[in-house]
Amino acid sequence: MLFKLPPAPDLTSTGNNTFQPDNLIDRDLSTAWSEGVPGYSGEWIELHLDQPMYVGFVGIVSGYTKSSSTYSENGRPGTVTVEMYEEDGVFTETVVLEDIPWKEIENGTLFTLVQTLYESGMGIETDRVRLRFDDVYPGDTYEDLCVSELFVAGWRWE
Ligand SMILES: [Ca+2]
Ligand SMILES: [Ca+2]
Repeated sequence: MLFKLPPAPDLTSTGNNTFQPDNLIDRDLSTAWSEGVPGYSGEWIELHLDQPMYVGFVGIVSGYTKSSSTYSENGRPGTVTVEMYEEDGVFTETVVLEDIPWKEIENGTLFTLVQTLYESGMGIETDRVRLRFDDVYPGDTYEDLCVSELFVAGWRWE
């Protein structure tokens, strides 16, 4: 992979390895990243790329898609702002995601369940991509925002 996820301060302080950021890139719908902090406010994920590249696609599989209960009990992203740090500024795009019904999740795959946050044939040259969760579909039981998968695709000019 061309990117890594730095440990988020919020996560390391919980000491809970079950919801580590690596769960976002294991291509496994039964594992998720969870922010693990009471309430919903100011959640984010940030990717640091090894080298700057032209990022042309950013997408996520929302929620903890392991089972119908993990999906409904935990929060799902609602409004997400993508921030890509460029040499001379920050590109931002805000997307309102659909709260996909469990029936569709159950019958879906990694690729059908990805919701697009950013897509462009031009790409944005960046080495830092941050997702800011501005709004959340709340969970029935927990105040934990969950994301099961994150996809970032891009290219480099050699
Ligand atoms: Ca996963
Ligand atoms: Ca929370």
